Amino acid sequence: MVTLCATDLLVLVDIQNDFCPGGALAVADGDAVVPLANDLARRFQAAGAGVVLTQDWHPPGHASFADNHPGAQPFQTIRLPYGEQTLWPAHCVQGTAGAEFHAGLDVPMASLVMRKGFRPAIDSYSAFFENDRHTPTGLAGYCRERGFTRLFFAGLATDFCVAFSAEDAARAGFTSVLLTGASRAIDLNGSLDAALARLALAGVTVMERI
Ligand code: VGL
Ligand code: ZN
Repeated sequence: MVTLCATDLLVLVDIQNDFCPGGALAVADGDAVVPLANDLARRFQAAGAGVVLTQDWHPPGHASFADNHPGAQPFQTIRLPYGEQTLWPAHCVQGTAGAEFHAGLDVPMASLVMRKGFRPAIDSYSAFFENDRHTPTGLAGYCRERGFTRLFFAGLATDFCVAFSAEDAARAGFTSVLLTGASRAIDLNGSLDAALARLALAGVTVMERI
């Protein structure tokens, strides 16, 4: 049993309409995380711990959208100046309904919404660094200034934004825990197993629930 305290932070990743059934990049069973995220957030609040949200937030011409690469198909991998990039169907476009949080997400105590992926030429899976692995979002600084030392991650999708965030948190020196029970995966070409292997190497603790 994990005892939560004021230096713990829950990071709820991308629980947005486009990643839920019916959305542009729907994750199977994605909406199942909503009540679990709500419960976690209430427990963190009750313990005096922190809660923040991330929001995938792309301009319409975003480099990760297959539509913006003539002849390319969604889920194909291409080479961009910063490295390999999977192409996705257009999703989480700034200001659209698909980019909104799931209507059932009930986390008024969240102190920060960290938007990511807003630069047209670069994707950002991680809540800490863009996909060039160098450009920071500012979340590590927020955590340090607020005194959060142990970060728990849940949301969508396990093998992309949740895993990259948890991995970068560990690399940035935080204790990092990924909660699989409150996350769901895309699982594209073995991406879930690959993510779990990277998490183990990075020293992230993977737990079903706390
Ligand atoms: C995500 C693919 C593209 C995620 C975001 O939230 O896991 N995956 N954009
Ligand atoms: Zn995205």
